[in-house]
Amino acid sequence: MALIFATGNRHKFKEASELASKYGLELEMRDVNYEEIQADELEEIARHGAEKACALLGRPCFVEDAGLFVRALSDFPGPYSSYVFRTIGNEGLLKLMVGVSDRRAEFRSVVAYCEPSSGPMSFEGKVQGSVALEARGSRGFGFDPIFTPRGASGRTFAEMAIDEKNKFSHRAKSIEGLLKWYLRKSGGRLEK
Ligand code: ITT
Repeated sequence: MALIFATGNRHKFKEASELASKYGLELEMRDVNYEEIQADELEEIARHGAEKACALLGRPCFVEDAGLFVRALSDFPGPYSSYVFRTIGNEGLLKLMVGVSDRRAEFRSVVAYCEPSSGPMSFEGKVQGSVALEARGSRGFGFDPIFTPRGASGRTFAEMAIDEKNKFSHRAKSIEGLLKWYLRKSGGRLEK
């Protein structure tokens, strides 16, 4: 039985699935309409979401909350990334950075896994990099065209195929933490 990733974002799902297949695990995408709280910490949002999604599905599942934290903007948009992307988008964020020489930024991801009988477990992943001077690339989603991970020779996430993004990404790290823990816990077997 596949492990459920409760998300409405098919890009996130593809990234996580590619990684899971390397561990011999299959993921199932479920767009569960759980209520997402607004909070300053990704971990709080993810843990709360995992409990809600698990209660709605009646099955073990995990959710992920992610965001872009820009140093010169005091970590904005951070946990508000989804809203900021929908409203001002990449062009808006680039405008906020006009004339800003400190372009350092970090993507963070927290995944939280929950079972009907036990509280959530969470795992974090981060990648450091910088905000590009202009949007580049057509792959991926969200802020991918304007984020350059450290060590990628100036290429943005949107210029990378999924397996390459997974070598750097915040999501690959958090999901990997979950998968390793999950395989240890279940002795390689999937929960029913
Ligand atoms: P869920 O259904 O899983 O909640 P979502 O797209 O709403 O999907 P989040 O709440 O985690 O996801 O929103 C985080 C936003 O941050 C997301 O919409 C993107 O704009 C941005 N983001 C997060 N991870 C990203 C990544 O790997 N690449 C580009 N942008 C990312």
